[in-house]
Order: sequence, then C-alpha cells, then structure tokens
Amino acid sequence: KQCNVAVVGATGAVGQQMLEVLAERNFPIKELRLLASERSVGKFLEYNGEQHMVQLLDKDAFEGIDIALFSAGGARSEEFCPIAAAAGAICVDNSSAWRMDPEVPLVVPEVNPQDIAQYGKKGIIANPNCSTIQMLVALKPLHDAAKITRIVVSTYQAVSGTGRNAIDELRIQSGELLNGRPADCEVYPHQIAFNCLPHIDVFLDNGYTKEEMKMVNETRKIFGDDSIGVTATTVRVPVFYSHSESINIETEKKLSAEQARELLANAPGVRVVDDVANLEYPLAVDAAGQDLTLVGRIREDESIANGLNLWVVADNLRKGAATNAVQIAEIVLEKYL
Ligand code: A2P
Ligand code: 11C
Repeated sequence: KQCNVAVVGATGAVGQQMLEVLAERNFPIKELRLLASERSVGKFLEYNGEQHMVQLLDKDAFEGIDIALFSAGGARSEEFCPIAAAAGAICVDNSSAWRMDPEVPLVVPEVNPQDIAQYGKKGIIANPNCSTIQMLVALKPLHDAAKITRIVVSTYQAVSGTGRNAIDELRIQSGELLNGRPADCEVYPHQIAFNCLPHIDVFLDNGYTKEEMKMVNETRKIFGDDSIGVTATTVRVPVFYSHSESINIETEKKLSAEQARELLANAPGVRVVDDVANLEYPLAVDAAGQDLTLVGRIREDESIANGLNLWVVADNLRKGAATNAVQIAEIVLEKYL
C-alpha cells in the first residue's frame, strides 16, 4: 500500500525530523508534498537522497493527499487541518490546536493506539505535547500494573522544542558569553545560555504555564482517567536536544523499585538505563537521535506508602514529535486507509 503524504512545516525543526523518520522507516510514499510559508517556496529539501521543492501552504495544497503531517504551529493547524480533511486527507497534527477537542483522538501508539479509530469525526488525530509523550510511554506499564493516582513532574526541556530560532539563540548566546560579549535575547524573554527558565509557553490565569497544563490535561485524556492527579513545573534548560523529566508517582497498589524496573524492561518503546553502580542513568545526549524513552534512577519514594521516583529522557523532536506522528500514520495506513 502506498500513499500521498504532505508534510506541513517541512522546513522547521520538527518537519525536518519528520522527513528523516519517514525515510528511515521506509514509509511507503507515492507522492511527497512539502509545504511551508512563502518564505520557503522554491527551496529544495532532501528526502531519501532526492531533492524536493517546497510549495506554498494554501487551501489548494491538499488535493490528492492521503495523510498530512502538520507541524507549522497552532494557527496553521487550526486553519488548515479542516481544509486538508475536507480534501480527503487524514491529518496527524503536532500542534496543541486540536488536542483537547473531544472529537479528536490524542494518541501515543504505545499507550492508546485504539483511540485512532475515532479519527473519522474530524479527520484529525492529534500528536500530544513532547513532554507528555515521553512521560506516558514510561508510566503506562506502571499504571496498568498498579494504577497511578497522582503524578508530580518537573521537566528540563531542550531549546529545540521551541524551534529552529531557539536552537540558534542558544548557540549564538553561548558563543557571545564565552567570548565576554553580552547575549541578545530574541526568542526567550531572558538569557537561555548557562541559565534555567521556569517558563514554557504562555502563563495562564491559574499561575501555571500552558505547557504545564498540557501535561495535566493531555495525561488525563490519553489515560482516559479524569481522576488522576497531575501537577507539573516545566523548565527550559540550555540543552539542544532531548527533554529530561523528574517524575514522582503515587500508586493504588505498592510497586517495588525492582518490580517497576522489570515492568519497564518489558515495555514497548522503553529502555531501562539504571545501573548507578556503573554511573549509568538516562542522559539527554544519549537519548538524542534515537526513538526510545530512557528510564532510570528508579527508586521507592520513602516519604509515602506507595510511591516511586523516575528520571525519564527522550528525544523531543523524534519520539516527542516526528516519530510519534509517523507511528500514528503507520497505523492509519495499515488499518484505516
Ligand atoms: P517557513 O520555514 O517557511 O517559515 P520551527 O518550529 O522550527 O520554527 O518551524 C516552523 C515551521 O512552520 C516552518 O516549516 C515554517 O515555514 C512553518 N510556518 C510558519 N509559519 C507559516 C505560515 N504562515 N504558513 C506556512 N508555514 C508556516
Ligand atoms: C516545548 N513542548 O518544548 C514544547 C514544544 O504544544 O506542541 C511543543 C509545543 C506543543 O517548547
């Protein structure tokens, strides 16, 4: 089975990863259409060793497309997913625009692949936020075994989550500061090099950021459990690729660290890296460029009866975005096209 695929936002940080992941996984593409803004029209991007010209994202861009992978920002998704769906494409959207729509499934293939079946109402399937995806890949086997009642998470997120401009900002600021020159801040409101910003996405009325509330609301939707307590602090750190997370969970049934380690060792998409005697634990630099979610520092929380602490790391542009979207597209192709 072959299909026509559009990548919307193909020139961006996630779009570029999407092209790499589609090629690596030999996604059976008949026609590939690369879409972006007028700034990029006429540029060439490489896919599978061939050059493809970027075309304009407009209302006629989806003619004949079977699957459209969107990663060009929420405003573009809001406007163009319905247009693509009306033209017959199934949209896999990486933005936050459609995630909480009750008629749009929000899917991590290792967690709730069955929800893809609900795509028909709007023709859109939402890809969760990167920090949610890796957390739930790691927590799913523990939730199934012991029912998680509460999650406390703090994130250490790479600048690539913001996009190409932020990758440049960290690189340039680092160079300037190391050479004794002042750092210009354009993408972030404060210096990101050699600093941590407890601020990702916009602030909401409740004092949390939108990124923090994504972790709360998306977790409940994907686990299909509105009673689960989630509280998050999301922090941008001067790392280029891969988000790290400190996760504390409380469970209904007791799980020992050893039981958790065993469940995680057999879980899809997970690699346990937890050998402190040999100084082995998940690291952003090891997670980058591959698709597994690394889990380590697995410890019982000694302050409560049934609690665990974990350190979870994954490549935010791959499992956190492009790979998760392509995995969804593979299921769509296999089961629904
Ligand atoms: P372009 O390169 O033409 O600006 P990133 O998240 O790395 O910043 O990338 C954002 C992606 O979204 C890019 O591919 C960018 O294309 C695309 N994009 C941004 N604004 C628009 C727009 N108005 N129309 C189409 N694509 C857009
Ligand atoms: C970040 N998690 O690292 C964000 C990027 O809702 O899709 C993705 C934002 C989103 O900045």
